[in-house]
Amino acid sequence: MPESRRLFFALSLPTALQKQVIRWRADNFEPEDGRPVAAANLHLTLAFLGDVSDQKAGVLREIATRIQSPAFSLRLDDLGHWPRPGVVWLGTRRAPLALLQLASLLRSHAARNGCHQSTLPFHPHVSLLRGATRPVALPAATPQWQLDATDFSLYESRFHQGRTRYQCLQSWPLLA
Ligand code: 2AM
Repeated sequence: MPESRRLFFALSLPTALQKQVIRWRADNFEPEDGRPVAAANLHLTLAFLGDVSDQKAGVLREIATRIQSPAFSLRLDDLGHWPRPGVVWLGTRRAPLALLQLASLLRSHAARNGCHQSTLPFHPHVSLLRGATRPVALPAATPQWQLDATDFSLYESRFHQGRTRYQCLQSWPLLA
């Protein structure tokens, strides 16, 4: 049987920003609000691919290599809670066009290569807490971090010994 891996394209957060986010999260949420996403796992998904064969992953990597999209900055200045999937997230009030175009391009290539894409509109976000199915008191003050996206990456999601770990397989630069 061919190998398959659970993959997604995403923007990573620089280590310094990861640290700021988890410090702020620890100060602003209660343990019962949900399970904190590990600092190294913080990311903004551009396109979720699901379980993908190595052959198909190779095709999508080649496509990613040919993408010529501009770099962009976005403000992480929005916060929300989706009780159904149980996610507390950090987002942006004004998504840059370059972010929307990059996600749309990756999602359409994914769909054309047989990766089912959600019919829900793309809502760029960084998941902060999981298992947050009960009401959560969100902090009144929303942080104002800036994320400078200079590249995008392909990640593999692995579940091992009760933990989810995202491993970066490859990154591609965005045009300066
Ligand atoms: P989430 O953070 O909102 O849960 C790895 O699982 C990444 O892919 C996560 O960022 C997750 O989004 C996203 N993801 C998982 N399943 C998905 C799906 N069926 N459709 C879209 N995105 C998904």
